Amino acid sequence: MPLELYFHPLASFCQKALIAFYENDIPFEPHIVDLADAISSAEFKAIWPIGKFPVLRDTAKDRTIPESSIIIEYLDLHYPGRTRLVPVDAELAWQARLRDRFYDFYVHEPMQKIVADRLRPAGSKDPHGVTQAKTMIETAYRMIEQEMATKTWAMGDAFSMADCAAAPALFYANLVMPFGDTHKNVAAYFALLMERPSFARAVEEAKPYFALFPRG
Ligand SMILES: N[C@@H](CCC(=O)N[C@@H](CS)C(=O)NCC(=O)O)C(=O)O
Repeated sequence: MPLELYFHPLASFCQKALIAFYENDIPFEPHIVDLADAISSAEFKAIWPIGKFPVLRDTAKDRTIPESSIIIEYLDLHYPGRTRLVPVDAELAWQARLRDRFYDFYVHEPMQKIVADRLRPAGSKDPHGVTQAKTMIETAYRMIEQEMATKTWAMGDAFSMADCAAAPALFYANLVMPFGDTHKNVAAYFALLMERPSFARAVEEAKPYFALFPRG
């Protein structure tokens, strides 16, 4: 099996990459990284010193591919399947990338900020940063609410890398800033993402680790 994925099932950016594998039934050898374990962490950082996952190793091409969006692009290019995650049309491709960036920067990363702050020891919290993150997510929810009034998936009719980005970002954002009662289009889109078999599988595989999530 040439593809090896370094990841953790609970980690939201890892779920984003897993969706791409599961969409197209791409086989891979799983390497679950436990950053709290010195050996596991050191082994992983020998591959990618930055220490953030997911990271893909393609042993057939001797390539190391970090970053969830780049992993999706790489799989789409080298291991394509029935779901084309980056549209072939260049005009649609940049729009899919824009939406992927939107979910990463304005939902996913601020959500991470809020969750990470819960794990900080007392005295080291960053309330100002958390307020900024919440404001960003509120703004993003308002924009998604408008955008999804007329769409099924983030790009319209076709599932794409933008939906891979949206699914785990909205899953965890909904836990820290629930949108169900306030943003009906976001909630409807999220319900559809939850039914998508690729994401449903990623969520199912994360369940054994849910107790590790800091509920606040
Ligand atoms: N931009 C990166 C972000 C990856 C990222 O933040 N991963 C988190 C898990 S969801 C991580 O590695 N956290 C461990 C740490 O920061 O020490 C991507 O898209 O892959």
